[in-house]
Amino acid sequence: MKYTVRSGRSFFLAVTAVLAFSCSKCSRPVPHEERASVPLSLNILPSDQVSQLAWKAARVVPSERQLAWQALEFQAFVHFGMNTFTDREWGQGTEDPKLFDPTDFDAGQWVEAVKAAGIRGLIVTAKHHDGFCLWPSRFTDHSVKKSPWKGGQGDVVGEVAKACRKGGLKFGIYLSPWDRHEPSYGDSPRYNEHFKNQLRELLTNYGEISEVWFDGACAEGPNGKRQVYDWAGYYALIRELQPGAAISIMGPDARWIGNEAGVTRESEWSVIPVVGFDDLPDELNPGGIAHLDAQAADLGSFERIAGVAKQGGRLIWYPGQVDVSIRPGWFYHAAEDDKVKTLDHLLDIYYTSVGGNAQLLLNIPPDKRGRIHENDVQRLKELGNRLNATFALNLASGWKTMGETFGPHGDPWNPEGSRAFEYDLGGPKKFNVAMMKEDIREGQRIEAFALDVWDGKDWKEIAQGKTVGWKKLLRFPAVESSKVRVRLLRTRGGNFLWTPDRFGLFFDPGK
Ligand code: FUL
Repeated sequence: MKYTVRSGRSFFLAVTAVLAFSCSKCSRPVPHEERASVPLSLNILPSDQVSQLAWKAARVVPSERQLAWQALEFQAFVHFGMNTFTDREWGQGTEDPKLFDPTDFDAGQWVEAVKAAGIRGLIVTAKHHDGFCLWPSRFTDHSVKKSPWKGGQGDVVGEVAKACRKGGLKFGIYLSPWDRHEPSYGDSPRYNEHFKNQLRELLTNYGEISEVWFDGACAEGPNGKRQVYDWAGYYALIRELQPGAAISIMGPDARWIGNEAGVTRESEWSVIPVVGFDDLPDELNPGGIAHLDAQAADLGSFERIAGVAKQGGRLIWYPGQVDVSIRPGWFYHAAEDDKVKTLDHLLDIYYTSVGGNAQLLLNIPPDKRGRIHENDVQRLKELGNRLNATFALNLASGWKTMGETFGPHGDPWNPEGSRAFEYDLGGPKKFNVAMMKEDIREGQRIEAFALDVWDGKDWKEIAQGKTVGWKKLLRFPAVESSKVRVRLLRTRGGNFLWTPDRFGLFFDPGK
């Protein structure tokens, strides 16, 4: 499948960016009162010393909106629409609305199925590229109201929003800017008006919207004209009507991880250096982030920060989201009923995404009945059961003492030197999963760490990890020990508080 580059970022943070920011006390912890005023982005300049860059990198923090978004950890993506009935992935926009006719639509069944996996939010494709609207929009006839479903009185978006609220899930919408049906598409100001009208309907009629997901795929409209999107106008409308909603992918709050296979980088940074200070969205750079390639192997290393600083730019908080489908396609195809990803594959994806400082957005496409197929339901249950069995008990939570030791000093990126924390588990415990967390309200600081167990005589290293961020999960062969040690090998910007609850040990019974 073809995609245009997706590099999302609005000009909002550019507007809020502070000018040259420096501090002479570069290695102290940020006190609470001061933290509140730390801006969301910091400028980095050619004149910055290494220690200043490290200090800045450690102090960029998420917005409240991004924090709430990150805490969701695991969401469902639901691709449902005209393509479900035509057995396609991308519709043409010329499909007859009469084709949309689910025989047993049940949004409550979707919610129960995804909750079984431990999912906390759901994003539905209100409109995919073919332009067919799952809600009875006043601004087009290409919608459920012209379908035979419920005699044209149905509203998929409304029913899903209600079911999510009832089931305690956050509710978000996918709205494709690319519209292959709408005649005004390509006639830029007219289509922008149309698109904002549709957005307004979705943002005002369905209660709280937690996320708006803008796709990067696009091409010319039915008239052969290329649309210039009014990203700034779309963002402003969302902020006005749903200030809590995260705007993802072609938006400022969450970035595309760079693939649709569920893979994250070994070092997945949420603090990202971007070139320039005054980006505005344009056709080549719709998200407003100059030179940000969402697919680049390195988005946030020191080398990259130092490189961007030489050109002049800023550091922003821009966390990654992993979108991946439980089946090969995004939409339901009966021919893929036996191609639902295996439990092991889904666990691998979970550990690398939720356990790799990213949010997991797992697509589960309902079938022509309007229900999630039995095979997917079963797999979601298996996934939830396994995760519950593993994470129900934190074997490190009953730690008795925690000692802190320091390693060598002197690295300007790492002024405090390495630190190690020892936990007494109060008796032998068997585990094969470790969890590390950072309090990201204080930024993302850990670059590398290692985990050791005490074998009765000596410390033995059993695992190493790179970045931590919101959450890092490490898997390793089961080991039994009564004492463990976490070594922070490299951290940014000096000392910060480590609390024992940022560490966990678990036993995955399936391994
Ligand atoms: C892509 C789209 O073209 C696919 O159909 C799907 O919606 C995926 C999540 O994003 O860009």
